[in-house]
Amino acid sequence: MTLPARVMTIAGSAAGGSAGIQADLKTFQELDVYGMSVLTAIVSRHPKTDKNVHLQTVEAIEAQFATAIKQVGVEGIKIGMLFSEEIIKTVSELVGQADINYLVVDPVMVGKMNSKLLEDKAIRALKERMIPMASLITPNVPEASLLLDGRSIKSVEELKQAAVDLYDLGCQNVLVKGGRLEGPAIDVLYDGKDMMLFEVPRIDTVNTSGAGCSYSAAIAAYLTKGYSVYESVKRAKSFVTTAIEHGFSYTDIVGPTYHAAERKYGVAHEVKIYHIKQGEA
Ligand code: PXL
Repeated sequence: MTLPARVMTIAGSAAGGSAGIQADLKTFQELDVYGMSVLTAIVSRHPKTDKNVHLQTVEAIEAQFATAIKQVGVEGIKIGMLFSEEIIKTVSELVGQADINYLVVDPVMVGKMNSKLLEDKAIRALKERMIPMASLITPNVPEASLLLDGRSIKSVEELKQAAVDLYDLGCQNVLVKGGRLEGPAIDVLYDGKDMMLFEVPRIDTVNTSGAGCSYSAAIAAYLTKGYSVYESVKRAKSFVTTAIEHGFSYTDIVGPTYHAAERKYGVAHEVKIYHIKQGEA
C-alpha cells in the first residue's frame, strides 16, 4: 500500500466545524492526505463572558508538534490562525526545524463574524518571521491590504499589483484571493515571474464560512501529493468553489461550505485560467 501524504495544519479551532482546524482536517480527508493538527487557539464565544479567543500555551503548541512529528512525520504544513507574536515566534521556530517540502501560510487576520484572529501588533512578526518561509501565501483582499500597510484593493488590476508587491516579502509564491471584490471570483497567482488568473462565476450564497481555510488546506494537500503550485491552486479552487456552491446552514447563522460536495456531485464550475507572461502584467 502506498501511504497517503502527511499534511499538518497549525491553526485555531472553530468549534462550529466550518473553519479553522476543522475545515482543514475535513479538506485533508476529502483529498486523501493524512491530516494532523497543532491547535494554536480555540475560537468560541463564551455566552456569559463573551471571551472568544482562548489561546494555547507555547508548551501545548510545542507538545502537539513534537507528538505529530514523532508518531507520524510531516511532508507539508499549512498555517492558519496564529494570533500573537509569541505564537508566531514559536511556530516559525518549529517549522524551521521540520524537514518539509511545502509550507502554505494563510495570513488569517479577521474571521467572518468579525472575530479578531491576529493581534495588530503581531502583523509585523507574521511578515518578518512567517511569510519569508512560505512556499505560498494565500491572503484575501482585507489581509493583502493590511500586509501592504492599508492599501486599498478594489479592482483586478490592484489585485495583480498587490500580488507583485507581496512577493517582495520573501515568499516563493503569492495567491491573492479576489472573492471579496465584485463580479466573478478571480484569484491572482504570482511566482516572481509569471502571473496566472483563476476565475469562477460568483456564487450567490452567504454560507461561505471557512472557505478561505478550506482553499488553502486544499492547496497544501495537493502540493504535498506532488502537484505543481499552478495545478494545486487550480484543483483547490475547483474544490472550494464546489464546496461553496453546495454550502448550507443548520441555523440562521452563516453556515459552512460543503467539503464532500465535489466528491458527491462533481465539479460545479470550471475554473478559467488566464496566463500573463512576464512583462505583460
Ligand atoms: O475563516 C478564518 C478562521 C480561521 N481560523 C479560525 C476561525 C476562523 C473564522 O472564524 O475561527 C479558528
